[in-house]
Amino acid sequence: AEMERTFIAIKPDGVQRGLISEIITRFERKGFKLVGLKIMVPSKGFAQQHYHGAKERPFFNGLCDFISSGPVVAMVWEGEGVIRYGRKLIGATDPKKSEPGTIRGDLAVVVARNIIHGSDGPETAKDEISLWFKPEELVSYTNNAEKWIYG
Ligand code: DAT
Ligand code: MG
Repeated sequence: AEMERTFIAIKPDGVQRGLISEIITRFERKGFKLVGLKIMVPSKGFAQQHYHGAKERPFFNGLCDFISSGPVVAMVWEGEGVIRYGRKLIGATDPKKSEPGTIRGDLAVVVARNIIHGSDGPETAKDEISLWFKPEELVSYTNNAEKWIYG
């Protein structure tokens, strides 16, 4: 696999519940690298853009209201296979079905308050990163642990 980047966001419920560090820790200890980070309250229009793929779903309006209801921690994580494996760390969309050991499995109960977002593929990762971050907000750097993570 080659280096890739994914967009991860801690939703307002995760922020209010004090789960920012818990979530960052899970990605960090795996060996993925944080290359972008900010906290912001998205506008409703911004939330609609982010979730444009779900605009026909019955929960779209409530979802966009919720995402724009408070601070969101927006992140870009980098690593081999991070898009797909990030989704594994996060767990199934509905926390009732997420496995224990996953972020949603361990930390959430209902689908409308599932605390975290992660890009679902290379195309959405690219689109979401460019929606949430300016290129100059992303930092390319070598972490000294990389030679121990990747060999
Ligand atoms: P995911 O966030 O796992 O990629 P998704 O893209 O299908 O899931 O849906 C986006 C978000 O919408 C999801 O994280 C929570 C919310 N959602 C999904 N299904 C829902 C439902 N049946 N009722 C309420 N909210 C739902
Ligand atoms: Mg999705």
